[in-house]
Amino acid sequence: MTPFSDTVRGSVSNGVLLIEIDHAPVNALSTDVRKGLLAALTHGETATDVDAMVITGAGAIFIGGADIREFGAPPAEPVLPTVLAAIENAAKPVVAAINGAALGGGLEVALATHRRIAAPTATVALPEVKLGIVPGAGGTQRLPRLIGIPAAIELIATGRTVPAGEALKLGIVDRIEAGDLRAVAITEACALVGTDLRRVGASAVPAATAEAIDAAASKALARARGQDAPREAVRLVRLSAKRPFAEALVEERQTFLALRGSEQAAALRHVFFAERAAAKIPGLEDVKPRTVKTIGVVGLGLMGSGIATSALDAGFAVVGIEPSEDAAAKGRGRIEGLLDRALQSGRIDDVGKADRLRRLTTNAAFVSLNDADLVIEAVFDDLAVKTELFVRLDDIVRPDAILATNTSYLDPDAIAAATSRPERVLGLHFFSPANVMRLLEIVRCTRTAPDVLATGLAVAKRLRKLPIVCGVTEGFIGNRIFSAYRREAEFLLEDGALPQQIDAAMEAYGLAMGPFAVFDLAGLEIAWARRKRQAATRDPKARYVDIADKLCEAGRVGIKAGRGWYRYRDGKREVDPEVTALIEQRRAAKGFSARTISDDEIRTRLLAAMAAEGSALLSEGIAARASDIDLVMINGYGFPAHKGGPMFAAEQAKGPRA
Ligand code: 3H9
Repeated sequence: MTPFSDTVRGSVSNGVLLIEIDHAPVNALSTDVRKGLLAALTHGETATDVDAMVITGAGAIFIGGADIREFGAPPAEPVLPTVLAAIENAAKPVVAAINGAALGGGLEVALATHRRIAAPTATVALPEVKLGIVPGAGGTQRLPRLIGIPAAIELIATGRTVPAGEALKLGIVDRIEAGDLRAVAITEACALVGTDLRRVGASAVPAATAEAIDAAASKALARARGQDAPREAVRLVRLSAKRPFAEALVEERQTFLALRGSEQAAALRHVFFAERAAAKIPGLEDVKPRTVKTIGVVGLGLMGSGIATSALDAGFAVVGIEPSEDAAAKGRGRIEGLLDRALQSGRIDDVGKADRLRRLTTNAAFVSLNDADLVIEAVFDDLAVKTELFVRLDDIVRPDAILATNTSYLDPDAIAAATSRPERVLGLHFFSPANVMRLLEIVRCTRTAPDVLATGLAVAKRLRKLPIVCGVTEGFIGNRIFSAYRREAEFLLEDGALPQQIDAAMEAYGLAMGPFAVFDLAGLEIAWARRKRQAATRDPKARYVDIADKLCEAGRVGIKAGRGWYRYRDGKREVDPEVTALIEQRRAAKGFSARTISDDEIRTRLLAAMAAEGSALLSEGIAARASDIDLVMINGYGFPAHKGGPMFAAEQAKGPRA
């Protein structure tokens, strides 16, 4: 073994230099890796005992991309394009043995080689747009040369991950090898010696019609509202057919560097590291989660059937319970409906559906939960109902089984206290539709045992959810911040703004929907019921806006009633003069004189309200980190990821520290 740097080493067999990148955890292309690769290539090109080269990764990943941790500082030499030019222009053949994920700069390395052989478990992607950037080492120019402009637009502007089989079909890789990948790559590298090497950068871009290119671009950009990187990615891929390779590379590099320093990229990097930090809970490092094979779900309504489907997707056995056999059959029907939808969209096949249904039992016999390792309740959100259920479950389930409540607003400590083993109780607050939404608030009750919490996190990981641990408070992290947001949005109404102006201002900021459109979608009656419950204990001196109450009293409870903050015709929202009149009337009744409110004031006040509530959650110890709060709002409430979340945005708004 010859070390070329601390993270790159090589060994020669059969005249082939096998270059291995060994930079745990993901073989990211740090400065040391780039130096090592360049040194290895230089050595390979000149050494007389080397006729060809193979590049591969140690461990389960080929190369996880550029080292994101280096993005805060200017790029250090040698930069990746220099290394890739050395690979592509090498006189001796270079083969990529793609042993696992080849992402971003990792795929760009592979694209610069003369032949790509992948393990069946390998995946490829150019996920740079998810970090607010575009590929910076030829990805936007080499990929279209291999797979055509429309397909390259789809992959680069969305950052989608492609499994090995599809990569072969598309032409991104040349072969899949299930056997000894390295040995086969070495044999193939030998076979390329003396042949005309395929240099992707020198090849022509396959022809595509303008219609096909436009269609791919508008489809890919449809979900990228307000984001710079996907738009730039499309522009650069289009350029591949218009400009010489070398010239387009310069344009790509400049765009990459400009975006790398952008606010959107900083926000998305924050989100990337926030997601990795979220599952790390101090004190749980050495705690072993309990084994979970069977999950019980009590209540198979909209939420319960979504939870059950998510558990089936993750490979768990599921026991679904309803109070009657008839309701259980209906619940099963709902789960089958969700599986059918997955089948129609191609996410699962017939075999997958049959396999899931085989793992599903639904009935009204609570005793069938005696086998479950974890039982999640998703019944009506009422303290008496949930407490009674937990007392019953406490008797039925095994002593080591875990009980989870999916309550949104109730006190899980009160539910736990009703059981004989409160230490085995926690909250698992799913978001609807539970089989789609990634966010999962894991509520650590006062007495939740560490291994119970660790099990919640482990199950969340298997469910492919994003778990955020939080303490007990009304509404947990998300709904508490959302309540503060709602409160401020209603203050803005009294001060002079209208729902449509507030919604437009927040949608222009990047939210998928403004607050009032969301209230209508979710329905106004749950918050109304809560306000009525709280009325007796509310501070009479606190500012209270009663417009929503008046709407509810008039039956305007949202989209499902055809009327709420807006009126709805054929599902389309319209401004309703009746609502405007009501707002004006309530302002007058309280003696407010409406003033002009700018969109900037709307955004500033709503963001500040969220950030202030977030700070309160941190100081109360409910949320462990500001970044956890950001993730909740991004993944559960439509906050734009490219703004980094309300806490990040509030920090940015303060400007750089002195
Ligand atoms: C790029 O390549 C631009 C190019 O065009 C260059 C132009 C010049 N860098 O996710 P995990 C860390 S942009 C640094 O839990 P998994 C991560 O923080 C880049 N660190 O593992 C975590 O650290 P810690 C394009 C990275 O097995 C640890 O590795 N590439 C990087 O579930 C484990 O991570 C991407 O966007 C990185 N690139 O998933 C790929 N990646 O233990 C981003 C990970 O301290 N990465 N870390 O918390 C991923 O998608 C996943 O990490 C991966 C592994 C699938 C690789």
